[in-house]
Amino acid sequence: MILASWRSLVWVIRRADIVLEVVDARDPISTRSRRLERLVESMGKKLIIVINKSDLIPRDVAEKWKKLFENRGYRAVYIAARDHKGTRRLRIAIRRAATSLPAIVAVTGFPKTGKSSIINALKGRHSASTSPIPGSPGYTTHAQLYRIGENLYMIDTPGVIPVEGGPLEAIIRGYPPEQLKDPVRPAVMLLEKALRYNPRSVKDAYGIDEKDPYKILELIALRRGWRYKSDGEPLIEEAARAVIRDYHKGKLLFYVPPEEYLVRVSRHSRS
Ligand SMILES: Nc1nc2c(ncn2[C@@H]2O[C@H](COP(=O)(O)OP(=O)(O)OP(=O)(O)O)[C@@H](O)[C@H]2O)c(=O)[nH]1
Ligand SMILES: [Mg+2]
Repeated sequence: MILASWRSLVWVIRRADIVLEVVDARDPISTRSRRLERLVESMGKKLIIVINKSDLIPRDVAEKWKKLFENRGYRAVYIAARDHKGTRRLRIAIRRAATSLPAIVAVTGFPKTGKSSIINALKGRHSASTSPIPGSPGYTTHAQLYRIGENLYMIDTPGVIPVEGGPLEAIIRGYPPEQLKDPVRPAVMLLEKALRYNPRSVKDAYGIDEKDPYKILELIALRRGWRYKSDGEPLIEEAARAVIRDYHKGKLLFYVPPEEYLVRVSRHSRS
């Protein structure tokens, strides 16, 4: 099992003073968890939303997401943990939220949002293990405590169960691509999403100028020589797994703009 149970998450949050909810800058809304936020609030802990992987989106977009969360009463910072960018801002936000010292900070969020990478960035060296693909060696399996500075400790946690965020994020973050019985459906959804938000994403990643997700998977399979032994048809399942991996690795590039969320919210009149 590659995900944390809610029970173990409650255990971790109880021990923390501050909780970081790490979201993916490419789609902060689908990778946030209201349930987690409500839990943190109900336990009287301080919440900071950390918009990570901001190197994959334009800076002004990262600023807009930060403002959007702040306008709704949340503390928010954006960082690029892998490049150790924004760590100073995060440290300041943590110190500000800390009412007493020493402070314990729990790092929570969906799988593969970069929780362990944040700990490494704050520690300044690689201590917590990380990995690009769900379930591949390096994913976090249990809560662990790290010292990240004077009077400051962080607890790394495995990704929480993605009950929200829609079917796509739940599937691609919840399981290693090899374990997906049907990788084609989520890969098709992913390609549709990529093309919607960045029409050039597929061409940039694969050099394929095509809009039909099934055709794209066929072409990727054919180019890489992935065919069924029986009849030589393209092995689109393998191409689908590759596409999902490329999203995790940031090769298939797109992001959801904050404006889209604002429109959706005003349509449903809730925030
Ligand atoms: N582009 C980019 N990639 C990042 C960033 N932070 C982390 N990553 C990458 O995202 C992948 C997942 O990072 P981890 O730190 O292992 O994520 P995690 O949330 O701890 O993952 P689990 O423990 O499996 O839930 C790794 O390949 C990281 O290198 C970032 O700021 N930018
Ligand atoms: Mg981890």
